[in-house]
Amino acid sequence: MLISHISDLHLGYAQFNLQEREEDLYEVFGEAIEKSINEHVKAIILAGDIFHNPKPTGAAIIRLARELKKLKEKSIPVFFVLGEHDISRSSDVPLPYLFHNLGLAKRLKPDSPVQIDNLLIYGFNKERRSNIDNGLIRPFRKIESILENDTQKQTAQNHWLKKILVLHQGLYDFNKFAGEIFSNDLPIGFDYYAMGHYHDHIEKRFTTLNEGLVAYPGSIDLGHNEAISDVEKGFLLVDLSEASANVNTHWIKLEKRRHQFEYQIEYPDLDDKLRYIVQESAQYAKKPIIDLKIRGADIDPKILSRQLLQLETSFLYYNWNILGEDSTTGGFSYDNTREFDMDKEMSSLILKSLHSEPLTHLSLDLINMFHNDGDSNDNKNIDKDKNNQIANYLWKFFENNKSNYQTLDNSKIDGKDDSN
Ligand SMILES: [Mn+2]
Repeated sequence: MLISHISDLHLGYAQFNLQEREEDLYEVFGEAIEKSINEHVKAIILAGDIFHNPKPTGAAIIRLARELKKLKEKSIPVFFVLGEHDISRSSDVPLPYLFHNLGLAKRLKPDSPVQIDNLLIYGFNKERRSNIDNGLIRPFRKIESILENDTQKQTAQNHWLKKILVLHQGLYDFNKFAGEIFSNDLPIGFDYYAMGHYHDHIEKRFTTLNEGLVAYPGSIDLGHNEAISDVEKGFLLVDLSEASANVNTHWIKLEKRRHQFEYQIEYPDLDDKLRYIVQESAQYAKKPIIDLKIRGADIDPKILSRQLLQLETSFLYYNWNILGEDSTTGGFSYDNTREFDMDKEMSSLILKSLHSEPLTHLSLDLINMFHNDGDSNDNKNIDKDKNNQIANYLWKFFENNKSNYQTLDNSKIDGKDDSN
């Protein structure tokens, strides 16, 4: 038995405010649905951030409805949870519930799982950091004990159910800054944790979850906060055959996406390289998007921007930056390896400017505390103990290093005097 697990559609989002990019998303979503139908999936899970905006445009609503109608005609049920992009800050009814009410899709709930064939599906809407304990952790423990009881009953009846939990949350295990819960917080007893929120494809089995598979399919296309790059995007076909103990997945690449890539040019080679990339661009059905890094000294941006104008007919959009000759020593190096470690990158940058390990740790703690998806209302919920710890630490640090600051101040003043 196969199901599709799709997340972070962000329907209605238009990268670079281009209508073509909004259209691209609808088309790519259509591809995911078409491929799911061709694979004869028994159900489709949408793991949140269905729309990019809590008040989506008519176009986004109609395009989603069109795909859901196709699925209805094929009798393929669709189950969904909400992501933060679907939820309005006002207490309005979330728009995706419209599709639940029309019978085109079903919203998942924590307390009443849905059953189809031998599959039991639980789901939670996105919980903000401020409500993780009440909204997730406590209900998780409750579900855990319910499942444990059920399993005992089922073994007696020799009846086996596969269980799926659908969530739209970030796990600290994969990203320290975007994380909201740990894998250890998840309730034990599920075969598959159908996740949304992270826009990269991630899968991991956790022994602590009895080899349950935690999987993010990633967003269906490059979205907001994602740099132009030639990453692949897709969705997951999840195999829940009764025969095998473990759940297996196949990640399906979405091929109708518009090609996006980065390209570096040495300024003296500009003409040759531009001719080359214009030629290359012709192989794609849709005009690609390019991010150019031009390296060289004494480049006049005005002249360069005129030289780049020839890209306009072959590319939907191009972005360019001039890298100075010394830029290899610059702080950032976003190479294409998937192993990019945000924590390490941040701490090395902070260390470089503060020259102090303890202060670097303190800064990371502070960043972690105040980082909550831009929701400043959550700040009041910061752990009081942590606040006190940090205040104490700051005070102690100041007491111990008072003299340093005083010398620093004096030397600054001295330096000023000298130079003048
Ligand atoms: Mn998202």
